[in-house]
Amino acid sequence: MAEKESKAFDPATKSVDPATVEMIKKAQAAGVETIWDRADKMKPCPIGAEGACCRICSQGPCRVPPVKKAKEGEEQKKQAVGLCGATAETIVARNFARMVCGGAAAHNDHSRGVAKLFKEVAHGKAPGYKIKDIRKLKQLARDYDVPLTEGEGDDKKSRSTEVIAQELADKILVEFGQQDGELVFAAKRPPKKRIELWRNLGVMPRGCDIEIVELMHRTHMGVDQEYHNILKQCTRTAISDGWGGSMISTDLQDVLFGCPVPVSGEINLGVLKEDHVNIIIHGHEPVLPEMIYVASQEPEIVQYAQNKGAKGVQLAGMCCSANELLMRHGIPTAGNYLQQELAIITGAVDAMVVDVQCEMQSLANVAKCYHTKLITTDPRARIEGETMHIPMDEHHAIEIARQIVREAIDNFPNRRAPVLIPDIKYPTVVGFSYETIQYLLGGSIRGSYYTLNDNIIGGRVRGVAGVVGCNNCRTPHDSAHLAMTKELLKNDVIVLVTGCSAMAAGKEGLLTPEAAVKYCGPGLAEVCETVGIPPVLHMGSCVDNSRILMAATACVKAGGLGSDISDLPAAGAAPEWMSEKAISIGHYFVSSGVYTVFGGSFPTTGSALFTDYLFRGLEEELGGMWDLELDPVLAAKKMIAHIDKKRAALGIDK
Ligand code: MSK
Repeated sequence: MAEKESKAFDPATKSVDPATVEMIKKAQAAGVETIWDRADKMKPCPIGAEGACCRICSQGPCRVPPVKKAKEGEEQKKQAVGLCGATAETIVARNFARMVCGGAAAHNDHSRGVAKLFKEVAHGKAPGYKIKDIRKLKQLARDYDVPLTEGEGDDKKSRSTEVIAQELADKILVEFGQQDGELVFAAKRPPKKRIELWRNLGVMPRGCDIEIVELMHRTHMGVDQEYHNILKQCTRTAISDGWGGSMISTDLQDVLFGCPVPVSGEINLGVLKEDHVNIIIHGHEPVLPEMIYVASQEPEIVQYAQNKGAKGVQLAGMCCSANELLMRHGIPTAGNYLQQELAIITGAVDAMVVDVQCEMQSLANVAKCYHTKLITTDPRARIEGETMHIPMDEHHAIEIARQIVREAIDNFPNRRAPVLIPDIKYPTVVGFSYETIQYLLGGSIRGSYYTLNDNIIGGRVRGVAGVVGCNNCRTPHDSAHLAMTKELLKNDVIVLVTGCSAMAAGKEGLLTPEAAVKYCGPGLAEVCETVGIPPVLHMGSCVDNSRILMAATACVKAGGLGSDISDLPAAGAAPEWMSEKAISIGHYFVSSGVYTVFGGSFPTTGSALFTDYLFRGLEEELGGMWDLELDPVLAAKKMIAHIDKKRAALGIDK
């Protein structure tokens, strides 16, 4: 590794997180390329960024950028169409739809894996795993009409957990390939009015896979060429993600690994320990990480680490795997999406273990500059240049987990670069499943969302905002999440977070009860102080955005705030979004009736007509709509304006 000074950019302009800035400086000093170097060299193609480039057949690519309005005296240029005649609206709608497909596929495929594990556990074929949350299992059984008892009269008796789980697993797995009918959660869990709306619009999803396949077909060359009609199937697909695959993942993960309850933890690169074997768990699916957590605590493993000169084994999470581990076990979080390369650059990571989603291919090159072993664990997600591939098999998960931890321990004596771990970390309180919020905000008497609603109606809490989603290297890391969240808190809007946004909040100290006094308006501060909760509630990983849907539904069902999610004084945002998953998530929030504002850029601006349909037209149809606002504080103000509009409609204006 050549020690050369590279001053292509000022690290302080790339992140508001001092640990990140410190590590970018270390990378520059060592000549190790990071995402910011590549971003400086590669500017985005403006036509592609607007979604106005069609690549779905080989006669193009056809570019149909928007045409500027002619000045007086000039001849108006005509809007180009593709070689097949596809208009900008069709091209942009198809590209948007395929992003929804990509995101929904990621979540639904994640979900399928969890459902298959659940079936194996139910049949006693996955040693090491067990059903941990019986209450939630029974709730799911009721949703899926799986009887909890058998026999009649005096012979009536409870069915065993295993039998219930086996029948439930079969019913859930059927939903992935289901061709007709309705997805159970989508047809049972939202407010009645929303369910009827979806049925009337013809967007109630039939199954998890069919909607994606049909949308891919409809966006093939020469099929669906009417943008309203394309968007209709897009809506159905997105609902199959939020109220299907994502919700199934969340609920089954709770059944298998435990429903999160408040737990304290720590966050940022400072959680790594120089004298420990450091293992970063990066990705999304908690199935293997749960076993790595168990293996890392076994006395023989700890002894093995000590024999190699380490004091112990330090696990730390990254991206959504971090959220899963933090929420359930208090395992510290090393960082969010843009910190993955930087964790290795500390020189202290002995193994980075990855599964699926949000893993940069560059990890392989960065790992080679250090001693870090990059271990891929999912046959669906290999990385060229990986150190090793140890495929997960749920029938032997604990052995595989032990092998991975031992690989990391064996690597501890190989550290060669100077180790520099930023001395920066923050305490967090996390684990706010919607059940926990119900308990905490409902108090012991009513035990429901009534009290949250009372506080909203009384004006102490102005409204609720979900601030979720990724980092994006085109936006200074974490800056938009934090500016938006602080503006909302100042205005008494309680904030629910997931994904990388949750980690940004944690690194700023917003996930602590103390943040209430420092950042909140008087009403929200009073509520948080009384209950003893942070004003920003960490609800989990990306699939756990389904928890936000359930919290919103619980607010509606508790009464006093209208009869549908679209009546709530609530809004959503992803100010630093970058992945297709974010588009699918955004669209299922819009489809559920939520005003949803994204930052950075929006992939449909190549067609003013289609964008106007998303930003304004959808409100009439779905009660929710999209928006784009580059300034995160202005975006927060727009969310507050929407919240106030809903308050006025409910007659609960301050
Ligand atoms: S990990 S999808 S960068 S939130 Fe879920 Fe973070 Fe976005 Fe990946």
